Amino acid sequence: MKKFKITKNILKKIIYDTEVYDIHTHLFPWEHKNYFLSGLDEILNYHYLTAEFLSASNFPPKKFFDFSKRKRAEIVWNYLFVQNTPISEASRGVIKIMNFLKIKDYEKKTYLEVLKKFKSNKYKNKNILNKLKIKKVVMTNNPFDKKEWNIFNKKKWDKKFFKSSLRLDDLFLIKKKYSKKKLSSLIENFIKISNPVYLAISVDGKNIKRIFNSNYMKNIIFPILRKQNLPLMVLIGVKRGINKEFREGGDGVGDEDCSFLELLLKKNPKIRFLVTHLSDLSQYKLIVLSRKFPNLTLFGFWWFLNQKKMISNILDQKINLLGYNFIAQHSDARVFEQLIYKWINFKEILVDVLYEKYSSLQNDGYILSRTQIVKDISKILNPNFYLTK
Ligand code: FIX
Ligand code: ZN
Repeated sequence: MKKFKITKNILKKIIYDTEVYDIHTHLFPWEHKNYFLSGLDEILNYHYLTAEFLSASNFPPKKFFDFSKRKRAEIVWNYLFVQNTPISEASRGVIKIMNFLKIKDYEKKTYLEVLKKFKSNKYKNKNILNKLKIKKVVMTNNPFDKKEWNIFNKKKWDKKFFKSSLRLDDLFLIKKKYSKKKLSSLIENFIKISNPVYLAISVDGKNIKRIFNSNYMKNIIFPILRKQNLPLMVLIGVKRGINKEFREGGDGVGDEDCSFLELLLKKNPKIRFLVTHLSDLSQYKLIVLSRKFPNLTLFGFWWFLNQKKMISNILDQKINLLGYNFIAQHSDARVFEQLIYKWINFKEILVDVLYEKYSSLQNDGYILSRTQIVKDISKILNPNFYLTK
């Protein structure tokens, strides 16, 4: 039998053919028109782009947000894509979406002309998902937002594709106080209604202690997680609202604290923690922590960290210290088409990082097989193992 030899093209094919389970997005099913975001107006209103525009242009934020969504999209387009070269990560993302959807000759066109081209693209949502091989995405569902939660009482959707996760941030922000009995039954009921794949919370180095030492967390949420065998996703290191005028784009990077996480992992061996951290400085420490605690699974490259050099460097460290015991990426997509650039960008990096690793194995005489590589890639892109639902 001819010996299998890895090449970049073979690896690329395997990676692009592997099914993806996107474990953290802010997408909603298309059946829910007010929540499902798609199209160029939404893409250009993404807070990554509006924050970039507002900080670079010094345009008054209040005036900007008083405009209609269409007008804001037009302003962002003119500034970031016509008057300037769309060179930032988020701007190049838009260009990647255009390329994928085969939209051409839009440079220097007016926004309405570009919008017309965008709207006439031939791709249906399902085509896009098939091309990207995305098989499941996890939504971020806030059970404390009654209007949004109402989607569970309304139209049905493909629940095998749009999975739920329960976001608990508001529980620690709202003034309302619950008794143990009331909150336990409330959360158990939320779980019954939405069948989430995990519960989630975002924290920074400062409030992590207050939240995790709280009665709600220790005596209500942790016991439910144990009983129902559900993981807890913890998104660490965001400092909310450092420039509130930028609205959703006003959050920044918060404090470090991996020592408290270490304690949590030690004290709660029966709970799986799915963790991502916004700070670049914490990455190495977290990877080492994950080597020590089987209940810690690192995932993705969150927000500002989601850029090529950071990803390839940290991904390389993850593989060096953890093998394939982590979840490679999540998209954090808010607008449907963002799945395109978030996943293609990541796959391009993954090909380079893994090619180096597999070639080195092969050069050292290890006999690799295609099946083995397919299994490896599936483990990190389609992490069913950590999310059993
Ligand atoms: O808390 C989160 O899940 C964050 O991802 C968001 O709050 C943030 O706005 C975002 O979309 C980052 O990518
Ligand atoms: Zn998110």
